[in-house]
Amino acid sequence: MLTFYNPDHHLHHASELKDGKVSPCFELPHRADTVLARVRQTGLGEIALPAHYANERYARVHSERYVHFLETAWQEWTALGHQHDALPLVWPVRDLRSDIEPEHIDGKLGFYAMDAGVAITAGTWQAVRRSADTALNGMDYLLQGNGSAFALCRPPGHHAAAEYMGGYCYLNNAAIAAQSCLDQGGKRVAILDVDFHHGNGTQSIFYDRPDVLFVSLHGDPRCSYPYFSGHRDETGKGAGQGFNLNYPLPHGTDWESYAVSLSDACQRIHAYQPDAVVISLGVDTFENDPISHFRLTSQDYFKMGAAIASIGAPTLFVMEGGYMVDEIGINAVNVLQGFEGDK
Ligand code: OKP
Ligand code: ZN
Repeated sequence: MLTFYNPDHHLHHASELKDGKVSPCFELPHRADTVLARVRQTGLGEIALPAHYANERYARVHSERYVHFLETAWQEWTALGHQHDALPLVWPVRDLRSDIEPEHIDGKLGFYAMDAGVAITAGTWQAVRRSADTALNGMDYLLQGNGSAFALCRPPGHHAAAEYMGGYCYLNNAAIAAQSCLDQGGKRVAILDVDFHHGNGTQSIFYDRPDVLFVSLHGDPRCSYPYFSGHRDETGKGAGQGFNLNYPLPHGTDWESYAVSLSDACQRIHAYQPDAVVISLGVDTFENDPISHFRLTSQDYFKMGAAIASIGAPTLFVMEGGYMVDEIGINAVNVLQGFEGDK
């Protein structure tokens, strides 16, 4: 399997507000380095440097003003004399006004964010655009007639919606790739999100559309981040009714029960007959993940890959979360090898 990877992700190394303290993000550059090292070590396939795309491609799923904000936020922040990371600290919840974009950068940061896990740093924009480009290259490669590809994206994307960042995510790489398939003649794309956390951003982007089926297995939002999205009764709206499928699962879920939902999800995706499948590949479902609560073992990821292969469609794997840095390379590549029938 071909891997797309751009080392510019190193330009983003941020802090987050966590447990009442500003500390380094769990989402570190070292994560992608570990996965890349494992790709090399296992001989998974060639590694290609992704080509660059224009902002318009990201604006197919994000608003133009949000993309512009991401591009200019650091400059606006440093114009105030700051040199440290910018973090949002005020949000337009419930009855507060969210119809007027604030002019001050402090207001903009809250306006375009869902939490304080998304710092803007000097290198953030460059890293996030190259991450989106990585996913776009992967989809182009599928559209050339190839059966699979691995977009080793960092930062991740699935919490980012049309107009907000959150949960270490800025541009929604998987959504941008899915939309690119449709823009190039695809009729239907399915996105299967196996990250431990619900892909609220991806769900939000395609919620009222039937041309993208979004399916997610994740920790029940009653007790897991992002808390405000991912319940079973979120099934889509309008023309998108029935094209959004959530499988919230309890803390402690192991492969035995995970596999039941995964198998159901894969059958539903197969029945949809997608032109392409995008996998939001988070491996924070691992038993030792420091911020998640499932109990999958490294061996289980081979079976996950085999289940995904059973869908029988061209498949783009897009890297999302996974924070047990010693193991994420093994676990992510196990999925890819399981998909290829190697275990
Ligand atoms: C991003 B991705 C848990 C805090 C959660 C944010 C997690 C973002 C995960 N104690 N903080 O979906 O892996
Ligand atoms: Zn996650």
